[in-house]
Amino acid sequence: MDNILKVAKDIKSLKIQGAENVARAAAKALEKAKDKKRAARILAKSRPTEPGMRNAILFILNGHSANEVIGFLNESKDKIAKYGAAKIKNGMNIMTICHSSTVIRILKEAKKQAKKFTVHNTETRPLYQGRSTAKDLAKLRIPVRHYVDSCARKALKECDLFLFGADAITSEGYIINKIGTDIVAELADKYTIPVYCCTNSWKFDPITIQGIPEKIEQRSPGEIWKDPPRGVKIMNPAFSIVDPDFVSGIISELGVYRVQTFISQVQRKYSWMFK
Ligand code: RUB
Repeated sequence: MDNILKVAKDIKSLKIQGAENVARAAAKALEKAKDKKRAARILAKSRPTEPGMRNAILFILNGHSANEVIGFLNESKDKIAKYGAAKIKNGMNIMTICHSSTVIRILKEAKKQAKKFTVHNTETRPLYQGRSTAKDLAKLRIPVRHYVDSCARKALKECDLFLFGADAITSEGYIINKIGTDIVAELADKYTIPVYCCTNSWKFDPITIQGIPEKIEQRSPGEIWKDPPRGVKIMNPAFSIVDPDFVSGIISELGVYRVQTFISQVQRKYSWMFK
């Protein structure tokens, strides 16, 4: 169980960060565990808003291997990269938020196709995942402009497209992603800038069909302010809920679809999720 506890701790502390990386790490750890049911419970609890991890765990408990999970994630990423890159045109300015390996992979593919574009991204307080995005893009030699979170509107006004990742998608079509994504999506809709969520379809959460709401992770107040004065209560929700009305489409391994069509496709293709 030592390895399981270590991986769960790394996921909780965000040493392992981003929904897909979390699912990969959990799948690899679970496969090696002797008591799979107990290990699954510990891993699943490490971050509550991660159906991608829970679906990967379920897939393994159903008798599949971690390699099959990784194979699915890799193949999906390749397809999403192609579909997503097709949305990027020369000279575009593209907004993103937080640190999504899926969005970065799309941008990498567009760069490989010799497209020229600039990315605008925000810091993503309190843990600055936006810096990880900016670093990754700089390494790929993709031009990037970096802003504080409260400058998101100004950044977005420079842009032609908003791409973001997903932690969870509910049966009613709400998309859960890093705090602040909801504000940028709503503004993008107001300025008629296309909004695409980029994700593999295992981020769909089947429990939401039963009316159970997606749990939004509340993180430690210390991430925001270590020694606030008495009487100040720090609020630190990790994720925001994006209304499907603001989303042009979901770019997944299944193709590019409006949110509700995406959900029907998931139900058709991955029936094991719903048993
Ligand atoms: C990360 C985040 C990412 C999604 C998708 O939040 O919001 O956009 O997890 O990532 P946190 P990916 O830093 O709290 O994990 O596309 O890599 O699955």
